[in-house]
Amino acid sequence: MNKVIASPYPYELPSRESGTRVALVIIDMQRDFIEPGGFGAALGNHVESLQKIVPIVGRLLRTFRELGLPIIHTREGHRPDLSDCPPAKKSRGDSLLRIGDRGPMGRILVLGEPGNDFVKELLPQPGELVVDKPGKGAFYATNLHERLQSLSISHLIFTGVTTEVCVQTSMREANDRGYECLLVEDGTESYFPEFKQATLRMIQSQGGIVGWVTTANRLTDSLRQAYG
Ligand code: TIU
Repeated sequence: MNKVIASPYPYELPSRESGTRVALVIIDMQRDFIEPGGFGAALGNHVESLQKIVPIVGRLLRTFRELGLPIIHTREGHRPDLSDCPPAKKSRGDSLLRIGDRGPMGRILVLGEPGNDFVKELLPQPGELVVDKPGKGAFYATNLHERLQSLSISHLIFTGVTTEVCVQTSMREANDRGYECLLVEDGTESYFPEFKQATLRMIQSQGGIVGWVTTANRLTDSLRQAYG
């Protein structure tokens, strides 16, 4: 059986014979959100709370690599001229350091700057998809859907930060495009524990209105049984 113990009911992985595939989606595990001096900290958040998921996402990444399954890394950021950053996004909030300003890790939330890169433990390897995105959702203003379609990917496993912002937005976008979505609860984190819990609940409510929720260990066990 290719089922993952999940909530609100077991999540079925695609069989080898189905011709479709499951992929790991790692949302925005970037220094800008996880280390001091980046965008997350500029918004007034305690970024340390996100660091605990790095080893868990790392273990999932290794499992997907070992099993030869596809991996997608997303990265929120803007072009150096900020032409893809709406003024409403740049001006939002009362931070002293705004998008495009120079901080201790380079320009805040700008592509190519040291702070915009992935944390060192989760760097992509050749062959893995890297999607730079200007919005919170991974499908907005990107070619992610087309790339997933071309790889016959039907099932998406979501991890990353932050649960109720970029992860949930991306999962909802994916759900509307017909993907079977599963969120790994110990592989995602928020600056606000209560928002994470609310997100886990709302995703799986109404019979899985957006998708399913499981743990990293349950997922890994099922992946090894299905594809090992
Ligand atoms: N601020 C916040 O919680 N998140 C973001 O701005 N981006 C992502 O979630 N990646």
